[in-house]
Amino acid sequence: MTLPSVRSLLASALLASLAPAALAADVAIACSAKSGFKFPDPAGDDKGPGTYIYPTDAVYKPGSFDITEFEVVPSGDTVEFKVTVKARIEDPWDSAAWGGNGFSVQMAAIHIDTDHKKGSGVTASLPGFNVRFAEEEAWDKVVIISPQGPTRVNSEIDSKCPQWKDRIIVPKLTRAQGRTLTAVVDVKALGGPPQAGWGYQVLMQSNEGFPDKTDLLTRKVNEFEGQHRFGGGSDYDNDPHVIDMLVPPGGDPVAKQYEILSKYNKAATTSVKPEDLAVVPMVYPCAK
Ligand SMILES: [Ca+2]
Ligand SMILES: [Ca+2]
Ligand SMILES: [Ca+2]
Repeated sequence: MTLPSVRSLLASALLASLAPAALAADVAIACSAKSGFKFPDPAGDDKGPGTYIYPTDAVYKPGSFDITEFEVVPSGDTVEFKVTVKARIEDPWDSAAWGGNGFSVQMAAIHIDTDHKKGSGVTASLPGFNVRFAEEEAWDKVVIISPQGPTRVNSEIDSKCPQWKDRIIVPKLTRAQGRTLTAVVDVKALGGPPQAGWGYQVLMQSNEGFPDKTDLLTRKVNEFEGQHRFGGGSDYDNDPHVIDMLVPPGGDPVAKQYEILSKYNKAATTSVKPEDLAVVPMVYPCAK
């Protein structure tokens, strides 16, 4: 049955009994039998909390950090994670010259909650993202999509967040084609094939080859944009260094993202504590 016909059936049969929020949530996220799915994100919300501006250098083409779809495709012993953006993905910094993966400016971290259990997993974000997760939505695994080769990514993990080494997955293969970044990950690295109850959050960043000592290859967001700095945030590490992300279905996804990423302590400057940071939600596309 096609989506419009499902919608019209729903509308005619159930309109009177459904709350508006339930109808809005009906964006039909089709889950495969193996808990693969496609999850949409609106175009034009690549502004973090609504205020962020791209760096001024011409390599940061409009739409480069604007997630339009996140897809999980289980296939035998591997799982493909696909993040599609609004712009054609290019390689302006010639990644072949530094052992990279065929693209340059994007970086994405796919956080996965495999047990949806309070007190299990990590509530902090990876270094440089400046957000956190709720106790009951803490992440258990994270897949890093970076143009940097595995040697560089692993050495960054070893020096900046070795405590999460077992939870961080550097894909066996990372590639870009058209507007889509794809990471191929062994099922074994995930601790098993994707389950219907798993939650996901894709945080979009930009690959920084010369990161700050506290940042895992992420690019900073400052008050004012610069040649290689995002603007519209703060010069400190209290603002979310997240350009785009997913939000749970229901309501206006753009307004919801801006609200979520605006909730950080603007007064916290030099000594930022975990509780000062914005809390980002997981989405559970296949949960019953
Ligand atoms: Ca988007
Ligand atoms: Ca900042
Ligand atoms: Ca978004």
